[in-house]
Amino acid sequence: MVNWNLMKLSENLTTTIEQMEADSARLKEQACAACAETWEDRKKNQTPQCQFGENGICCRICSMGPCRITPKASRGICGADAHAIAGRNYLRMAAAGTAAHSDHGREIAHVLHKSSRDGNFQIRDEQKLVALAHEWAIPTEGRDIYDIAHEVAETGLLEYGKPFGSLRFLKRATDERQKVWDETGIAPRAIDREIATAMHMTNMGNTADAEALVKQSLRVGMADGWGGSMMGTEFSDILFGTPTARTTEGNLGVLEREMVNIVVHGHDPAFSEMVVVAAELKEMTDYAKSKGAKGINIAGLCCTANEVAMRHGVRMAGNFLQQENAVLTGAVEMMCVDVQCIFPALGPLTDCFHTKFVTTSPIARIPGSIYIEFKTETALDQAKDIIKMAIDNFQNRNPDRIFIPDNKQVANVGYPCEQIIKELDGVTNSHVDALGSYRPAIDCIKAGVLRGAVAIVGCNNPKVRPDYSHLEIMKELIKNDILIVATGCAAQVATKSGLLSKEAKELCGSGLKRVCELAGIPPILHMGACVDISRMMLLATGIAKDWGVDITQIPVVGCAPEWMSEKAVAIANYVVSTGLDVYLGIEPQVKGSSQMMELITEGTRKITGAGYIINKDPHELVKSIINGIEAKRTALGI
Ligand code: SF4
Ligand code: MSK
Repeated sequence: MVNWNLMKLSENLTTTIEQMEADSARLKEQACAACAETWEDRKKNQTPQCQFGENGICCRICSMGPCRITPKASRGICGADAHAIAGRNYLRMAAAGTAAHSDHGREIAHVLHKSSRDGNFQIRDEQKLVALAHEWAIPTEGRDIYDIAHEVAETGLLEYGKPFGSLRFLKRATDERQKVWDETGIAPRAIDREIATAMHMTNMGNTADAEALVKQSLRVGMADGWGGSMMGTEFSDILFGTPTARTTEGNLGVLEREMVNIVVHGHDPAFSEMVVVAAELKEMTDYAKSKGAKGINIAGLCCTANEVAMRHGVRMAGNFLQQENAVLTGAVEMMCVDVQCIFPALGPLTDCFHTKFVTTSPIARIPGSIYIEFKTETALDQAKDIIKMAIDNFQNRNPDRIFIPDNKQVANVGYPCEQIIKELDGVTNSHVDALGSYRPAIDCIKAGVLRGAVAIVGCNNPKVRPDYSHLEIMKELIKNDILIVATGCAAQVATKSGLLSKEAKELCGSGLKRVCELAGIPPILHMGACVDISRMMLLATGIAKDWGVDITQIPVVGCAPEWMSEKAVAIANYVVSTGLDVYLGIEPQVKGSSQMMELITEGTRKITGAGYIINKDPHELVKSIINGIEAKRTALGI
């Protein structure tokens, strides 16, 4: 749909971390000139950070507290020890993460429920809808597609609060996993029930046993990955289309000096989809031209960027810690946000520039913004009004305050499971399966052409040098013939650096390079937004099924080098529950409890067969990933 004149990557194979930092430093000068504050300033003001919080041993669950565990005080006033306090804090993080992802999924289910042939939202992937209806035993024969859609949406919504049974999507897992979840008692019931149970367990005077708290963390995480997130992904595909491979660009260089720049930011694709559609209407571009602009340039940030990039090829301005930088260019007419990962700092920051800051969800109300509540029934008209507001703002730019960094890279995006199967089937023709399978990839792994695969996910985080850990780990893995699948802000680091381009095969070991050439893929496959980590669970499940082994045996692991969000805690829990090890570059805030540290790294192995491996040094972390993959290969005898 979007047809940009994409730059040639071969001139500049990767944008280095130093180049990215030089752009940020130049943009920091823009901030100083505007007397604006950025996260770097606030980080200085917050340093040193509270060690009680860092170690997870501060409790303010009741008003007898706050209580802190110190060498002199080994228990809070009620008698809770470090293990109980750290465990409760950890479970609350997992529950909050599940609530966020799952509420996102619920919103999309409501949009699906309101979809209609002549309304704002239509069905774009009928095949996926019908397949899901069959999976859920919903009749399809002779029915109008919208009747089916509404019943599927309603059935999905009931997954949030049904009184009996476990989640429907669990049936997609391998038999072995379903057995593990049933036998260990971590199969999630209704999504909201698991969140409520977590809050109840951690309420004053309830669970003080760290092991029980970790077990519920696994269960509530499962309600996310195999519940709310999976719902968000499935329903988004049905409504907006299952993504397909396409080419786009990423980094701040995608902002256009002579166009009206609108940045869409957050996670929920429903409104951003409508903004993208409205921006392409002739009446909108004509209006922009009448105001002296050459056109309208929509760019994405964070996971909203991933959503619209993989369905429309909309270019990506950057990831989490780049949200302020986008405003600092002085070239953004509007920052339009939905939910999650939005800095409240955008309010005061946009005050220092001409940028209009528009919030659209009652879930994310932020001082300093213009609030326009998105409604499914009026979405297109609202999107047009918002775009007009941005166009009217074009004339308010201060030409002396504009700096758009040149750096941008080509990115190949849009690799959900369906697309991966399609691409990999091209690798080994003798194994092409009529219905498609992961067997060609499995053959490559068995033959050692590929050593394994790593799912790299998560945010960037000022606790470490932002983006650096991601890049070091990604480059080392592909050099060692390990294929990467990526989502969220991790996928955007790869985008900014050029690692999502097909030319990045030049940085790979000979095996992965050959696979990239044969299949015509980049070495890092962009699978979408944070909710799309549910796609990764289905990918790993599909590989285990086609291989005929337990999911814990396959040389596939997860990695979140720079995570920061509570959603990441929920994700890590469902990845471990699915049977995949998770390598973390940021320590979970439980270090004040030796028991919790043991439980999350080793204890969960007794329940799910997987656990965390934690190391703040990216070079050490990547070594342990490679060793972990090689150990799994050895155990399989390959
Ligand atoms: Fe203190 Fe116990 Fe209350 Fe927590 S629940 S604040 S440890 S008294
Ligand atoms: S946007 S959760 S900063 S990945 Fe999904 Fe990025 Fe992390 Fe938000």
